[in-house]
Amino acid sequence: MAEKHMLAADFGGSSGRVVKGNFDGNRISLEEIHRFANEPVTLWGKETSVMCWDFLRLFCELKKGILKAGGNTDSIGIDTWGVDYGLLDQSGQLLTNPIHYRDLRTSGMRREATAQIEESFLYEITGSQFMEINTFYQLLAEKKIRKDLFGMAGQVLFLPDLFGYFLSGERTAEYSIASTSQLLDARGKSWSEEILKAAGISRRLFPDISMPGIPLGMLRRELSQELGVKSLKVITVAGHDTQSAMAAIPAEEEDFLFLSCGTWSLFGTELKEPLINEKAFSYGMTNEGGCENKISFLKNIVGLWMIQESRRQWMREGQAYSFGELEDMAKSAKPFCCLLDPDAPIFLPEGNMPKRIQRFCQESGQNIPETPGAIVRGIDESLALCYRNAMEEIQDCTQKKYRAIYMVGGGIQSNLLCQMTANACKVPVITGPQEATVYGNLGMQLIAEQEVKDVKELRGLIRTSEDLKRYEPSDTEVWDEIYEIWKHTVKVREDN
Ligand code: LRH
Repeated sequence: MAEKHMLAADFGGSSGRVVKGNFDGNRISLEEIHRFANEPVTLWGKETSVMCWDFLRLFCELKKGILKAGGNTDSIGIDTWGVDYGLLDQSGQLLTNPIHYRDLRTSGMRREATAQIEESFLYEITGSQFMEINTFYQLLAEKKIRKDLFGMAGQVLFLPDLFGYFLSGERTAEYSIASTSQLLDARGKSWSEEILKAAGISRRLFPDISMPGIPLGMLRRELSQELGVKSLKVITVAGHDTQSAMAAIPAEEEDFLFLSCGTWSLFGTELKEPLINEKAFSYGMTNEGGCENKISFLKNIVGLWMIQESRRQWMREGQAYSFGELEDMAKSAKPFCCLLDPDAPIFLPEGNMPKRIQRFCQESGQNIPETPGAIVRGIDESLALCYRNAMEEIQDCTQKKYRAIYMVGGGIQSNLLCQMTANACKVPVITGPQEATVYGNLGMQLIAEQEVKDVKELRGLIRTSEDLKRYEPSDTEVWDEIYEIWKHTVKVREDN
C-alpha cells in the first residue's frame, strides 16, 4: 500500500504541537513538525480580569505547522482539552477570545446553579462529574457576567471544532468533546433539551452532534493557496484529548483500567453503556463519550498540574529546574513527609503552588515540606493515593476486578510516579505510549479513511509501534497503611 501521511494537532496544557504520522500498513511512526507554547493570556478590564485562550496566535501556529509539513500530507485532525468553547457571531466570525477554564468567573456557579437545577437530576441525564470548569457552569457564568455579548452569539463551538471550522469552513459538535460539557444526554448521545431549557440556553446555539472518525471537509481554498497545500482533508477525530488517548490504549482485554496522565489525570475504565446511579454520583464519577460509542467511566483528578505550577513558581524565583531534576530530588526526599488532597479546590487556580501546598500541610497539622524534592515527592505520593481511591470506587461501581493499569501520557516519564502507582494500587502498571493522544488522533484519521478497521485494530497497531514498560507493585503493606491514613485524615477535606 502507499504510505499515508497525516497531521495531528494537539493543544495541551503547557504546549501545542503539530505531529506528522506516517503509516506503512503495519506501524505508525511519529515526527514532531512544530511545537509552540500554549499559555493563557489574562486581560484586565476596569476592575475584573478574564483569562483567555490566545486563539489567534494558536491558529497562526497551526498554520505554521501545516506549512512546515509541506504538501505531502493527506489529512489533519485536531484535539484539545475538554470543556472550553468559542462563540461565533451570526456571520460566523469569532465574537471574542475563548475563555480558559481556569478563569475564575465560574467560582461559586455550582452553588448558584443548584437553585435552578437539582444536581441529582443533572447527573441522572448527563452522568457528568460536577466540576465548575464544565461548559455548563461556564455558560451560566457567561450569561450572567457578559449577558450582552452572549446575546449576540450565533453558535457555540468547542475548541477542536472551532479550529476545524476555521480550517475548513464546516461546523460540527464532535461527540467526545461535547460530552465534557455536562449538557449531553449520556444515554441518547444528544443535547439534552431538558437541561438546556432549565439553564436557559438555546439549543440553536449548538450544531448537531457528530461521531469521531468522519471527514469534516477540505482545507478551505484560501488557506490552501496561502499555505501552498494542494488538498488536505480535515477529519473529525476524538476532539477531546482524553478520548484520543483512549483510542490508543494498548490493551488487548475488554475490561481494563486506564490512567491518562498529563496536566490532568484521567483514571477510569471503558464501558459499552453509561453507568449512572447513586453510587457513581456519590463517588463523583463521570461518563465521557468516546470513539465507537464507548463510554469512559472515569474520575477527573488533578495531575501533573501541581508539579508544573510549582516549577513555574521556582522559575519565577530564579530556580529553573528541569522535570528530570525535580524527579531526582523527589527520589532522594524522605517518603511520606506530607500527604495532600490534589482535588482540594485551592490547588486548581494558577499562582504560587508551593506556598499553597505548605499552607495545606500547616492547616492539616502535618510536616511542612520545605524543599522542591519534598514538595514533588508529596505530590507524587498523593496522586498515587488518589489513583488507588479512584480504582476502589470504580471496582465498587462496576463490580469488576482489573489485572493491570494502562498508563499513558507525559506522566509516564516519571518512573517514580509509575512505581508509586503500582505500589499504591497493588496491580502492575503498564506504561506507554507517552504520545497516546497523538496516536489516537492519527488513528481516528486512519479509521475515517478505512485504512484501519476499528479501535481494536488500532490498539494492536500501537502495541507493535511502541515499546511498553511494566512496573510490578512492591512495598504494598506500607502503602496500605498510608492509604488508610490519607483516606481518613486528608481526603475528607474535599467535602468540607
Ligand atoms: C485533560 C482534559 C480533561 C478535563 C480537562 C479540562 O486534558 O481534557 O479531560 O476535561 O482537560
